[in-house]
This record gives sequence, structure tokens and C-alpha cells, in this order.
Amino acid sequence: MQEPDRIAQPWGERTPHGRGEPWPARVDQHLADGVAPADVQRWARSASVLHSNGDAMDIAVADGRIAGVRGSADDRVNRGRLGPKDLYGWQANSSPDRLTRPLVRMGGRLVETDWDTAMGRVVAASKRLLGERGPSAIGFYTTGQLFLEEYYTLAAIARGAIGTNHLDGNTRLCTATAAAALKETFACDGQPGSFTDVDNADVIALFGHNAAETQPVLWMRILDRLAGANPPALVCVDPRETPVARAARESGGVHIAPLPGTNVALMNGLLHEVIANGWIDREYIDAHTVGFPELEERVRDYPPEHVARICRIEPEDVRAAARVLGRAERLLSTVLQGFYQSHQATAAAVQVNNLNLVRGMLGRPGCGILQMNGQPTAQNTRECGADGDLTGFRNWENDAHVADIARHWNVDQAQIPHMAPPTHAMQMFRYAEQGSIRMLWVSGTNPAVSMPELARIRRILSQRRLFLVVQDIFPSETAQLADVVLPAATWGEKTGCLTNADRTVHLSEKAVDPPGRARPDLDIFLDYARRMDFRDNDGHPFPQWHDAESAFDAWAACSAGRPCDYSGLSHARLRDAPSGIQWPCTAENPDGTERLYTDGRFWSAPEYCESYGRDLVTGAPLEETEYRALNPDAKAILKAAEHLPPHEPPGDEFPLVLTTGRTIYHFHTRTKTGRVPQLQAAAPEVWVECSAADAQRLGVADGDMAEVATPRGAIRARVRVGAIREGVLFVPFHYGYWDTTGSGPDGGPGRAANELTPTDWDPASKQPLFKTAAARLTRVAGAGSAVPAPRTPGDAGARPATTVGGAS
Ligand SMILES: Nc1nc2c(c(=O)[nH]1)N[C@H]1C(S)=C(S)[C@@H](COP(=O)(O)OP(=O)(O)OC[C@H]3O[C@@H](n4cnc5c(=O)[nH]c(N)nc54)[C@H](O)[C@@H]3O)O[C@H]1N2
Ligand SMILES: Nc1nc2c(c(=O)[nH]1)N[C@H]1C(S)=C(S)[C@@H](COP(=O)(O)OP(=O)(O)OC[C@H]3O[C@@H](n4cnc5c(=O)[nH]c(N)nc54)[C@H](O)[C@@H]3O)O[C@H]1N2
Ligand SMILES: [Mo]
Repeated sequence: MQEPDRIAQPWGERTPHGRGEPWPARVDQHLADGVAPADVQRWARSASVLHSNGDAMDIAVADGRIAGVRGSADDRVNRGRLGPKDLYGWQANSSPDRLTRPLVRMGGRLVETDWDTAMGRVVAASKRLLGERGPSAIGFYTTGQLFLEEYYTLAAIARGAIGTNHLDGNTRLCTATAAAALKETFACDGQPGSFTDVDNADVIALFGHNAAETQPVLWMRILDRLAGANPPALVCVDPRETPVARAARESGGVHIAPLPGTNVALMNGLLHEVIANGWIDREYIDAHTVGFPELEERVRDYPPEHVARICRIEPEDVRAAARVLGRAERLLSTVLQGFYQSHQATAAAVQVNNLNLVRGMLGRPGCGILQMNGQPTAQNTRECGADGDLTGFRNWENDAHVADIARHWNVDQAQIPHMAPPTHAMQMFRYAEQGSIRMLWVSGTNPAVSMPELARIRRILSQRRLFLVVQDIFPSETAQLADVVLPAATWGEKTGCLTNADRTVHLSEKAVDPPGRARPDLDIFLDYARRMDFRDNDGHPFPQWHDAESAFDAWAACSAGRPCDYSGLSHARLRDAPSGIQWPCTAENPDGTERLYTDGRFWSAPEYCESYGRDLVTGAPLEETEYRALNPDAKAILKAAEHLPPHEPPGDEFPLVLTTGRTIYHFHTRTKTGRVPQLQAAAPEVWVECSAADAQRLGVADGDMAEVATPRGAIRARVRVGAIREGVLFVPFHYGYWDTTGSGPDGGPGRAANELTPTDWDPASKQPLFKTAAARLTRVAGAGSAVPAPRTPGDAGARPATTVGGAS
């Protein structure tokens, strides 16, 4: 079978479907060169770990090795389709430079050792710090890329056994705002919508979400609707002309390109128009929400002309988009990093919830909100409480909820910290900087490339007084700074569950053995607990579970009765089901739940809710009494917000606005995709995108080497003159230093976008602001001949990406 080149055609062939029709199956597959389907000895069930879509697939095993992947035709999420990262990305598992043995620092260098020695050091440091300084000297910084069982275990160890409040995920950088926006509006995390809403919507609005590149299979579903009968109109809000933006214009919808950092003003303008034109559902608002008078009052100050001045767009853009949104009969809204990582993140994301609520567009097919996730298991980090939430969407301010967790774990309630909100990652790094956190255990994340203001992050992580443990699968930039490196087994080498952005739970099964001495993250955490000799109230080893299946069962019991109820699920059930299953899933409701809030009742009752909410401007948590006064009756909360100017506006020295993000071909810091030949060749080097008008004014041309500088630092990148709005630069954040020599922190100019980003975060969600900073662009003299920067297919002026690898 001739496989299509999915680098040049990332979304593959169209399989159109009309409104309300099921999405046809299309099975995508890629096998290693020389491996035929008949050579495959076994297929192991799994799902994607390179984004939050949860695309189901089988892993091909031949001769004890992973030999390829095949999409699952029967799965509700992808009906067999896979994106380019998933088709090719599995090759990273067998890279020759996987970590295969633990490393410890000796005489300033990392040297290979055995597990007893490495874990012995971790245990000794833990015991010493607990004895000398107490639990608050220890912090855990984890990820959105492990499995559910691993987060549940880590949360039990950190909060239940050690009793530290310092546990968070890189989900803080990723979807903290999704969780915060859901908590502000519905008083509880949990995705209201479903991917099947794409099949039924007549308008799909994507707010700061480049789904074409970041959720390619979700985008295929949208493209197939656009190619079928009764296609939807798209609304795209993005300062760049992404493939989504172009499809929006071509679908008879609207693309708005606001100046980064002005989302709240724009949303208020859209709400202004929707309310002023009477496109609201009074009955729904009265029956199911509180706060409408305050919202109406607030957005009265945002007529289109005023908004257009703030966002630097045309007033007609606001009116046109509001007309499409206001007249929609079935509106699906999606939100991602263009909102979550931008100025006033939570306030802006909440206004999207408000839009759907005032239009009564929730809980019916095609009427949905997707406060998207980014990472494959970010949902599980949040549910299990391995981030700044308590296990099972429980409320840290509600003593009964804390007692409930203590009962499940059979530990003292007083042991679980709950006098203050769980510490967020940016604060944990501050504590490490100031010296109150003395041991930091980093698992499945690479902060030396992904956190803002890298010079500062490197300084913090290299301090001698900080004992740094890094649990990874590759010798990442962060691992290079560690005192102990623990080699992990990963996807395909271990079993566990993962839940995608629309609450669909999949089981990912072990297909092959891990390399060398690498061990599953779950085994590493449990091994630590046993060596620390943690005990429950009856003197039994704590955690009481011992493998992925027993961890899952413990979690399912602990989640029972909470919104994220897994009590109807088990490994066996997920293994036998033809498709992933959406939570809540109980014995009475064994097939799971497609949409939340179908009856207009919300999880916001004060005794039940996950959060009493926060002040959107200061971030201060509300007290229970304040919450009760606001929301007595399990309704949704319409929270209004005013636009505030960004903290770092462009000025004389730094006249442009820098934003950062992704390309379809790479995942984050490229530890996986940079080791995959097809993906690395498609986007081999960093670039900086700027508008034609800015390029002309600054005297730079396509392919020139240029310097991008902000008050934090500078990097060098090739210029890509593209369809981005004037006054804005875009740099992908994928390029760190593990595969460069002579550049970056150790010498030569850097290339990581986060050399440039500020230490600043949203007051409510505490998510760092990666999407707005003041910057300047200068041509680097004598940089030699121009080399074209890589482009995504479908970009204005694009050439096939496959030729780029050869050209550079
Ligand atoms: N190929 C690929 N896919 C991925 C990932 C990956 O690394 N690579 N990572 C996964 C993860 S963890 C995540 S979180 C998601 C992220 O997925 P997305 O959020 O879709 O990706 P980003 O490129 O970070 O940002 C989206 C868009 O926000 C726009 N933007 C920037 N500033 C603003 C602003 O102020 N306002 C508005 N309205 N828009 C703005 C950018 O131009 C960009 O096109 O992708 C997931 N999928
Ligand atoms: N400037 C800028 N910065 C950003 C963003 C942006 O848009 N702009 N986006 C932010 C977002 S949304 C995110 S999600 C973060 C992502 O940032 P990171 O999480 O730091 O990025 P990754 O490269 O995914 O790092 C994951 C690490 O875990 C390792 N790993 C992979 N699988 C396993 C496993 O099974 N077990 C273990 N133990 N390790 C494993 C990988 O080798 C890698 O080192 O970056 C954030 N930073
Ligand atoms: Mo993310």
C-alpha cells in the first residue's frame, strides 16, 4: 500500500459529512520501512500522547519492537485518523540516546549508576530535609504527559504521605486557565462539550486556538464538515493568519486578528453586540445563571468603535463576528493558548463561557464549550490532584472534602495541607530561588526550555543548595542540571489510562519492554514510597496499591460521587470496549456521558463545588460566605471583567509585540519529535514570523538571520515574512539546546523563545504569560545568504515543507 506523505498533506483526504451525520471512518497507518502488515505480530491498544485529542490507535509490534501505528476505526474521537506527529512520532522510543540507567552527580559530572544508589540518594535527601526543615522543603513539579495512575499515586505521596503543599504540574503552563475558567463559571472543572458537537454545529468559533496545527484530527473533523452538506461558518480569533483563519474566511465566517493581549476587550465587544441586538436567550439566562445584570452593565462600555481602538482592528470586524455568533443556532466555542497564555487569561476565557450561556448554547448537540486541553493527560493531572487541585475535583476550602480524601487514603486529615491554596508552579520556582524549597523532583517536563525567562530558570535549577531530581526518558536540558536522573519507561512501554479534552478515557497498553533499566514512572513513585516506608493509619504500606490496575481501582473508588466519576470503569472494561468512554461513568451509566449540563443544572452547589471562585483581577480566593451570597442554587455564574492594559506594552525601545507558540511538526521541546527524521526535516530550525509591512520598514527579508530581543534577552532566528498582523512577531518555542553545539546559554546566541518571555502570570489561574511581551527585531549583518524558513502547508506563500529539509 502506498502511504500518502503526511508531512506535505498533514490532514489527508476529505471524507465529507453533512450536519447531523456521523463522521465516516478513515484509517491512517504508518509502519516502519520494510515492515508489511503481515509482519506485525501483535497490536497493542493505545491513544496519542502528543496532544490532548486522545486519538485512539493500535501500536504494531514486530520482533519485540514498536514497528508502527494504526488509527482505531471504531473510536468516537478519531474514527481511525492520526495526525503527522502520531504517525511518525513513535520512532523516538527507540532512539539510541534514551536514558537507560540512573545517573548521579559525582565531582560535578553525571555518571551512570544502579537504582539502589540513585534512589538511596533521593531517600537520604528527603529524610534529611523532612527532619531538618519539614515537608515544605520538598516540592514536586510534574507534567500532563504521564498516566492517570501515576498522578493519583504522586498526589497521594506528596499530599498524603509527605504532607507538602508544593505539588503542581506543567499543566500550570498549559491548561490552568481552562480549569480556572470552568471553575469560575461552573464552580467545577469538567469539559461541558463533546467532539461530536463538531458534527452538529452551524457555527464553530475558535478563540486563540490553532486547531489545524495543534489538534489536527479535530481539525480534520471540521474540514470534513466544511466539505459536506450544510457546512458550518467558522469564527477565528488569532493575530496570525493560521490555516484556521483562512478556513474561517473561506467558510463565510470571520477572522479577527487582534493585537495580542486584548482578548477581554474583544470579548466584551462581542457580548456588547450580542446583548444590544437581542440575540440572547432570556429564558435560559433566568433559569440557569446568576450575574447577568452585572455582565450587561459591564459590556455596555464596550461598543465596537472603542473595542476596535484597543484591539487595533476595524469596528466592522466586531460587528461581523457578533452577527455570526449571535445568529448561530448551534454554537460550538473552543478556547486555547491564545487566550490561556495571554494577558487577562482567565477573564477572557470566562467571557467565552458567558457567550454560550447568554445564547443558551449549552448541553445540546452542537451547542458546546471546549475549554481545550493541550497535553495528552492534562485532564488526569487535574482530576487526580497532581497539580494545584485536590484529588477528585475536591475543594481545598471545604473541610468535608479534605476529610473525604483522608478517609480514602486512610491517613490523618491534618496531614493533608489545606490551609492555603495548593502552591502553583511559578511560586514553587520562587521558593526554590529564595531557598525554602530545597528538593525539587521534576517528572516528565523540561522547565529549562519551557518556562519563562530561561536565564532565571537555569540559575534556580543549578543552585548547589537545591537537590534536583529529574525523571525523564532523554538527557534533556533540565536533566543536565540534575543531581539525580531517573530513567523512565514511557508510552508503549507501560500500561495506564489517559483522558482527553472531551473526557474520553482510553487505556494505553504496554507493547514492548523499556530500554535498559528504565522503569515506568508509577514503579519509580511506588519504589520511593516503599523505601521511605510511608504507612497508613493501620500501619500498612502507603499507598496501598502496587501496580497500574490496583492504582486505577483505588482512583475509581476515590472519584465515586464526584463529577469526574470513574466508578463504572476498569482496565478490563476499557480493554474490551470498542471505543474510549467519557466520564462520568458509573454502574447506572456504564456507557459514560457525552455532554455535561444537559438539564441546565451545574455542579455549583456550595457543599459540592470544587471552588468558591476568585477575584478575576487580584486572584484572591473568595470565602465560602461570599460564594453563598452569589450562588445559592446550583446555577452557572456569569462573571464580568473589564479590559486592563497589558503589563509590558510596546514602546520606543521594544516597539513590537512578541507572541510564541507551535508548529504542526513539533511537540514542545522536541525531545521526541526532534528525534524523528520526517518531523525534524520538516521544521529543522527556529524562525521568527513578521508581517510584510514590518519587514519592509525594518529592512529584513524572508530568510534573513535576525535578532529578536526583549528586556529579558535575545535570540537569533531566520525571518519568515508571513501573514501575521502588523506590529506582531511570532517565534515557535520548540527549539532548545540539546541538539545544538556552540549556541545558547553556553556560548553563541540563544534560540529558545523563552529566553525572551517574562516572569508574569494571570492572577486567577497563575498561568504564565507566554503570548505577550514587548520586543524588537533587527537584521544580523553579515549573516550570509538567505535560507527559506520552514512553512506549514496551506500557509500564505507556502511551499511543500518536505523540500525545506534539503534546502537548509
Ligand atoms: N503540533 C503540536 N501540537 C500540539 C502541541 C505541540 O507542541 N505541537 N502541544 C499541545 C499542547 S500541550 C497545547 S497547550 C496545545 C496548544 O495549542 P494552541 O493553543 O492551538 O497553540 P499555540 O500555537 O500555542 O497558540 C494558538 C494561537 O494563539 C495565537 N495567539 C497568540 N497570542 C494571542 C492573543 O493574545 N490573542 C489571541 N486571540 N490569539 C493569540 C497564536 O497566533 C497561535 O496561533 O497544542 C497541543 N498540540
Ligand atoms: N514560550 C512558550 N513557552 C511555552 C509554551 C508556549 O506556547 N510558548 N507552552 C507551554 C505549554 S502549553 C506546555 S504544555 C509546556 C510544555 O513544556 P514541557 O513539558 O517542558 O515540554 P516537553 O518537551 O513536552 O517536556 C516533557 C519532558 O518529559 C519527557 N517525557 C516524555 N515522556 C515521558 C514519560 O513517559 N515519563 C517521563 N518521566 N518523562 C517523559 C520528555 O523527554 C521531556 O523532557 O511548555 C510551555 N511553554
Ligand atoms: Mo500545553
